[in-house]
Amino acid sequence: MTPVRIEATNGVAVLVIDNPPVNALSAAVRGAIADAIAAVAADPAIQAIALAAAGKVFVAGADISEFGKPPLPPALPEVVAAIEDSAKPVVAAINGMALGGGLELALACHARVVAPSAKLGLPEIKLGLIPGAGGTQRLPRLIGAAPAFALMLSGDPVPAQKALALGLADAIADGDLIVGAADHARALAAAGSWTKARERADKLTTEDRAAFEAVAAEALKRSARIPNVPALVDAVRGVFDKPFAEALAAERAHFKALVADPSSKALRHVFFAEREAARIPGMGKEVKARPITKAAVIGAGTMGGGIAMCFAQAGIPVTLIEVKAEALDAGMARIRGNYETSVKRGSLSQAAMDARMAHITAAVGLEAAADADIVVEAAFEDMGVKAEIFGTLDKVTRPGAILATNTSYLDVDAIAATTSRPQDVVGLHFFSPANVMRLLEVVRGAKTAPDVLVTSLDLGRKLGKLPVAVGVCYGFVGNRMLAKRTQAAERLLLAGALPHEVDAAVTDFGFRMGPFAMADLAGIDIGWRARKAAGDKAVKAPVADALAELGRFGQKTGRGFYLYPEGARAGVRDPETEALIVALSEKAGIARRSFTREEIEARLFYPMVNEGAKILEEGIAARASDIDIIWVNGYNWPAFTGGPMHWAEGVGLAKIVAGLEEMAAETGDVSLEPAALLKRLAGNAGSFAALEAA
Ligand code: T1G
Repeated sequence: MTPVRIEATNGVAVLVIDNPPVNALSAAVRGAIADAIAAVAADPAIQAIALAAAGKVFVAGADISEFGKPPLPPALPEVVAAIEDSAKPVVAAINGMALGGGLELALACHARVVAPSAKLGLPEIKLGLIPGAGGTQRLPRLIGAAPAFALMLSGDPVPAQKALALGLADAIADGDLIVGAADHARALAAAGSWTKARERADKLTTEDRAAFEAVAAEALKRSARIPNVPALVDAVRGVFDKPFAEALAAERAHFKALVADPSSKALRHVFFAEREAARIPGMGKEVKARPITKAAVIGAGTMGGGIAMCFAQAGIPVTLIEVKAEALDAGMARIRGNYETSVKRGSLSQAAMDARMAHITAAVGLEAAADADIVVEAAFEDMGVKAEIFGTLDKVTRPGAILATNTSYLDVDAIAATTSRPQDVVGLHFFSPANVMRLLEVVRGAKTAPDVLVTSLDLGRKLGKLPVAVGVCYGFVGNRMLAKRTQAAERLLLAGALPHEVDAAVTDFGFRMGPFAMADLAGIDIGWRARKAAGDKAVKAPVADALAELGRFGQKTGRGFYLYPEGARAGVRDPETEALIVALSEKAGIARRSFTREEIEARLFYPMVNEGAKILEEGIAARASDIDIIWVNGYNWPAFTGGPMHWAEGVGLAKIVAGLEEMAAETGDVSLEPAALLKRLAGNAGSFAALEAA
């Protein structure tokens, strides 16, 4: 069946793109649009054309899965040109999301009629690209170079009203969209004239140019690292300095170069990986989610309050439960304060805040969870506390209610065993702040029922999270790999590096913050207490322990790895910390030496990749790309490097195996010996991606 059908209505041909689920512009769709344009051009009964789409999305853009493969004709720019140069007027009927190439298709049309719920955008920047089918040339001509550049730089779509105000949309359909677009097309035909976007120049004023150059200069300052921002600046600047055809060719050249760039390949990997994570191997479609209409959260601390906000934001009534009234009051005050800050900032309306607060009921005593469909425990990270809570929840909640724990490290199976219904127990590991961080590790216990897992993943999406299913082990996936980086960072200090050198290497790599600045922010005492609790099972951290024993917990005490003069947020080097580190090296008999940034990267990240390989061997994660999106979305691993496992493939698994063997020999730490999987893949030039495909 052709992905483009032609429906004629009194002199107007309506071309309907129908390529589920999002009408991506695959080669078949591109060819069918070109054929349909040619067919109606030759039909004397047709005076005008409307370009429409089936489903909820107009067109999601080029088919990203085709990138990096041999291009198939016709190229999108050819299809765009065929529309723009049509002898009969073409009007776009935009019913939903018109993104990327989908909007470029509409920009080639001679007018755009949009549904009130439509959204229009050029998100290519988020894939490490720039528009490659005329967007950088036609959009500025329609709305001005400065607003067009801002829209392409953000990559965020604009709603119908904004599109109309900008001049991107010509009309908002107040009735049937197709009829509106067909009438508009018929009117253009009757008038006998229409303007192509490429012929417009009225918005390209000297003021617009000055505004564009200012926004561009600012953008270049902020994004020196990845190549697509400079490419976007150069392409849009062509609107002022080059003839249309030349500027279009320059845009296409930038686009093709970016498609081949590792940072775009990494961002496209993340795009598909985030969607792949929703698939649970072996889970059939017949497994349905349990209905979740009412939730309860145990614990009104930072995490519990944030989790309650997640439910409120999703419109799910939630009861926030504490055992003491004063703790409950403090938790509710914290939630109210968070929302008031957002209202003051203008990112939340007062009405929205009131609606969210109305969804949160405060209560003392676990009995208040009796009618909840799901209970999320976010109490103190202590097995005894959790066992007591789950034992009580087992009695007070209704049969079939899901009992979830937000534990970061503790054994979900052991928690499940404290109830009579281990099949209803699951881990929901939110990341702090829970109402902000997208990642949600859904921890599947040995006895967790399939529908409880499906319900948890479905609920995660409803809460606006990126849920990833993981297995039970110490630290699950993210924190288990983080422990290896923490250990490696400490080793680097004793071997000769200083905190600011390690942090600089990590921020240069693309993280927002290095491990030591992060430790100072979170509080060195947290890890120190956890290590004391874990005894000799704990990962050694002599520098952090020494600082904690001096009461230097980081920002909250004004000094930790760094010094925070007058409570400053950004730390400065602390000579006493550096002297302490040197003394610890001497005490350990280590001859200090300097490290290059590449060496620091290898020593920090190779052990993480190795732990990731072990996580795959143990079945704790279903695929390497799940590990990538856990780190990108839970720990700010820079998405333009694709995540630890994707990055490792770029480094070369054989090189990583060799590096790990050296580190294991140097430290005597057998956990740094390369994992069998890593050695096997490196041995036959394999890859994690190929592993999944197998
Ligand atoms: N190409 C290929 N597959 C796509 C796709 C695309 N553009 N967009 C979505 N899919 C798949 C997705 O992988 C998933 O597959 C299914 O469709 C549903 O997607 C030349 C070069 C449109 C807002 O960046 O933002 O045009 O998992 O789960 O939540 O200048 O999809 O079911 O197998 O996300 O309803 C620019 C990307 C491309 C838009 C819908 N366009 N897509 O969200 O569904 S580059 C984009 C989205 C370009 C031109 C340039 C969203 C959506 P599966 P979904 P959704």
